[in-house]
Amino acid sequence: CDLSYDYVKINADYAATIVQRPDGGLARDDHVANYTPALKRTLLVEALKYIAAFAGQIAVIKYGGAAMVKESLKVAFAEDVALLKRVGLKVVVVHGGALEINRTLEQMGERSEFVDGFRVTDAASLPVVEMVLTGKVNQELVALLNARDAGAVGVSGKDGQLIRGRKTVHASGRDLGQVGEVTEVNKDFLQLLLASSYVPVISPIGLGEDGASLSINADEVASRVASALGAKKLIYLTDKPGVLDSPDDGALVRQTTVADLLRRIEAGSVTGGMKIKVQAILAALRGGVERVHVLDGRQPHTVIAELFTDRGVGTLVTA
Ligand code: X2W
Repeated sequence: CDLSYDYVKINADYAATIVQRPDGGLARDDHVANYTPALKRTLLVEALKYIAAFAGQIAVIKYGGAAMVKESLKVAFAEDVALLKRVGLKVVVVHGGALEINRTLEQMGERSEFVDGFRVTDAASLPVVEMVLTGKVNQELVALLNARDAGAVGVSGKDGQLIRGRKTVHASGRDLGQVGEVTEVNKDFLQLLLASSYVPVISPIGLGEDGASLSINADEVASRVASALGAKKLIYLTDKPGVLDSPDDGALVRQTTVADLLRRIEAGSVTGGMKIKVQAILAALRGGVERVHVLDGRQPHTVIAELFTDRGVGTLVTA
């Protein structure tokens, strides 16, 4: 907002200042230049408090959706990760890439089919999935991070036997192909990297019992990695503002618990890909992760806005 357009500042108590529009309605003023000195002080005190508390803690971030498609959002994400590392957090990134895989398969004249959020991955599409995830998405992200000196190391679940898995049997009996679930995470390998100040960037391809590759849903990989490491935080970047109180356009739920999420699943208000995510969140909290954050990856810098402010910007889930 620009005050020269007759906007009247009426409230300056938090990150976005409320202003009155010429038509009498209220709007948020996101212009840093218009922040009052009091607001700047408040934000800095909040941020520095969290920075001091987070040093040495492990945070696992699941990176996916719009945040990994739009160029400016990719850059903002890389800046956030580099910043988190600089203030002493030990960061692990697990990335998805479903949209990019869909696009590549389409260019090859292949269609994508999903069952309950899992891609049906036959012998012909598995090499494409692996190429896009480990060869392209992973290495692009590593390059973006290392352009900011983040010390990123790209690995798939096959490297160092990081993610072992077994073939998923779908409840319907349908064969989903080379789709897997995590059986074991090699946490020693990750701790080795973290202890040397590297940022592991994980492609969600697992190592099957027979040595074959398995495509594993990235939300599940992030959850299992966070539990294995005893991470304090697990952060999901999504294409929604956070957890919503009804499936599509409901209001943002700012804070919630395991019991509440279980109620939502039972009520049938959590379906498809969201169900995988919610189950991954529940598994992480049961596995000892203290806080799970569900954030809007369509906005830049939501990771630092969530972690370094009292009120946050997305949904916080606790046990
Ligand atoms: C996923 C792996 C990538 C992923 C797939 O092939 O799309 C399965 O569905 P997002 O962007 O996080 O959805 N694998 C089995 O999870 O990507």
